[in-house]
Amino acid sequence: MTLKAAPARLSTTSASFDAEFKARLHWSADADAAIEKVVADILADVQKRGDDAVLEYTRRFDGLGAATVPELELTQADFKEAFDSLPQDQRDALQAAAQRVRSYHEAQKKASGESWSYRDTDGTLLGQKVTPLDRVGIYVPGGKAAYPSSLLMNAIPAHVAGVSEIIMVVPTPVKGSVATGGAGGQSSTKGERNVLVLAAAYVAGVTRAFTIGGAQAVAALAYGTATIPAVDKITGPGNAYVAAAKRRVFGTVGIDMIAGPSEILVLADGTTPPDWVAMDLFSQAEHDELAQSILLCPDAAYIDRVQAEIDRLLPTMPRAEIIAASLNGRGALIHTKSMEEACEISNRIAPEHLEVSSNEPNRWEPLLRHAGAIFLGAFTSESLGDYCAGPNHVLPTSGTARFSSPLGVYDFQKRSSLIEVSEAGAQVLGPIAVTLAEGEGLQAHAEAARMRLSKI
Ligand code: HSO
Ligand code: ZN
Repeated sequence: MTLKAAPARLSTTSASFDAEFKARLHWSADADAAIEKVVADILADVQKRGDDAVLEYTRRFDGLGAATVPELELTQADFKEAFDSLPQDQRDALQAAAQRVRSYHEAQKKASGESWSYRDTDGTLLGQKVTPLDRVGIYVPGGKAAYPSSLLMNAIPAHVAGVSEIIMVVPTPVKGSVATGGAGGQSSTKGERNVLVLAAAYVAGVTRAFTIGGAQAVAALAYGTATIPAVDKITGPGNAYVAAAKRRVFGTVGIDMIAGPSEILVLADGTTPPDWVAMDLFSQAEHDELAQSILLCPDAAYIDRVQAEIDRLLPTMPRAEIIAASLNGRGALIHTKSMEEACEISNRIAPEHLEVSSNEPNRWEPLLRHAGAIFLGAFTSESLGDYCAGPNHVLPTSGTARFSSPLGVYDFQKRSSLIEVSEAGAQVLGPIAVTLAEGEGLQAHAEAARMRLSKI
């Protein structure tokens, strides 16, 4: 049987468009009760028993035969050895990508991540002091979804923000362990280490790293153990257990977003070679069966050409099965009345990645308001953004671009208000505060302000 990828064909002129459109977009991210229960127990256990619990879960799920948690720590020498073992082209590519990501985030810090203040004419100073977090934890998935590029995208902005300690956790399960879908058993103290991930840790300047994963790793970072230092914030993607654990420790520590499956939306006016567009749709579909790829285009004949390229190219793809499952389940090729209408629909979807595949992208860009990242023009494939253009590839998914932003330097900083009231300023502010405090019935507030009013 030949594999077929047939994204839904929708048209905005059809009476059933709204219903079909909603059905395609919908997916459930509801918490799974069984996962929640397992995760709650692991968190409580690690909080209570620290290293002992981390060790037990790592043996049980990842099959690692370590006798102590310190044995699960990676060293800077491990990182360097991994980096040195790579072929020259991979070393160069990692360095080049890291440099571009660094430059971009340095510009971001300059533009919006610096402290500021101003003085009233009476000498009162008001401002905001920006400081980095002290210590952050970065979760790096092991196995199937291990992306060295994601490690760069998390660690580099933290570094640029001025975070002094970046603690990485990365599961390295042994083959056949529970975490790899096997039955269990212990055969190694090291497990399967991903050389590119370790090399990326070297390039990005990770401070310490532990070969632990799952909810137990999130718990260790949130609560701290004898060996693993407690962090202030945990970022980075993970499976459903990791996501549930991050949600639960939020409040004890900060977390970044909880990312859903990858998404791409291509707005095409028909001027880009259709095979480029087909491949861009594949590029997110190949991440996972639940990924979403959508094409919006006012030219029906062009949509046919993209479908023809999908048919031609699919059999050449190593991950054809995943691509087909994603496109058949959640993909859509939508015929719109105009580019303007396509922009409106795109705003409704608020996609993670939005490609404006047009020879006049700057005409459409002002109409686009909600997207994690906007890629302008036919040469800007989304994949360049995933690896090396510079902007962060950790982006809001599932419509959350309506109210949230890419991961950035600002996620690794916090702000404190600064207030320095001069004697003259206290005379201006005092009476206002006294009146409002008495209105609220808070006498100590009123007196504190009144005491600073000059007696003369
Ligand atoms: N497109 C993914 C990031 C990624 N792509 C990593 C390749 N490697 C985020 O949605
Ligand atoms: Zn990607």
